[in-house]
Amino acid sequence: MHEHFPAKLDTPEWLEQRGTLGISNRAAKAAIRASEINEQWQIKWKNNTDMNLLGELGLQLIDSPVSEEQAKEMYRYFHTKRMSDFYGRHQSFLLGDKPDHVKMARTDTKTNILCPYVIELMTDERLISMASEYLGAPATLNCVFPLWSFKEETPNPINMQLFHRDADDYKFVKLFILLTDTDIGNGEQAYVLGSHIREGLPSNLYEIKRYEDKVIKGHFGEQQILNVHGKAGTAWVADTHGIHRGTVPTKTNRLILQLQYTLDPTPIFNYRQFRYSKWDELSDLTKYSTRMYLRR
Ligand SMILES: O=C(O)CCC(=O)C(=O)O
Repeated sequence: MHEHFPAKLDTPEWLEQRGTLGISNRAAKAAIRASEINEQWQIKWKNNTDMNLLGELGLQLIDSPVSEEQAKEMYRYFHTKRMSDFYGRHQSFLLGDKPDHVKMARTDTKTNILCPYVIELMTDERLISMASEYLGAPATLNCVFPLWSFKEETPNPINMQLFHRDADDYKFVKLFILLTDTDIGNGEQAYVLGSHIREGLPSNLYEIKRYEDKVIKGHFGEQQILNVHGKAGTAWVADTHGIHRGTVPTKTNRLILQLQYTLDPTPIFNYRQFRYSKWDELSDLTKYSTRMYLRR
């Protein structure tokens, strides 16, 4: 079984977040929660990165915290590890024995944390500060995992490979780092620019569900859809409440690392903390941010 499973029971907040709250209600709830967190914790972040594009467009490329060579080293680590189906019964397997029906997979939290550079990414104050700046409060790291998308000559997208909005909190942001080279038709991520703040769309376009391609393309037009791809090591941050999708790679399996930052831990996730020998050396901000995963 992988990270966060079995899931815990729903809470009213979780159900509200998964409902059709609307952009301004979400923003208002996020602002209230951010101010409560600031009041309670009094933790400052370093406000030295310009995150304006993230705010305006919903996605911003960033100076990568890992080099291409480091990203490839991470890939080499993960590709020997036991992984499990992202969906269904979370069946586990090694890459060479991947069952035909499995389209996306992930590894467990311990495996993820032990990957070279992952602890450094989790405890990177620049990244935590960027997320905190966007959220308006010290950010909680609430997901860290690599996502495998397996190649298919004839793509038959499912789930996250279809346009959708995420809703793991009132406000959240994801850091993505490619661990394989990707290109158009080979695992690009598509993002509808501005859709994280755009109001006035038909109400069904705020629902937390999968949307048909033709519905999204009909509403937004190709020029509003950004396709993100690049060499291993390419990194960006995205407000994935905005409409987005991964795509099915057609030439090579694609591996992308994601770290998600939220205002609060996600109520239904079952977190597990691991001892970190350098815990005492971490700043208050980093201890706070990583508290669902790391401990003294
Ligand atoms: O695979 C991707 O690029 C996108 C993943 C995704 O849709 C998500 O994390 O919500």
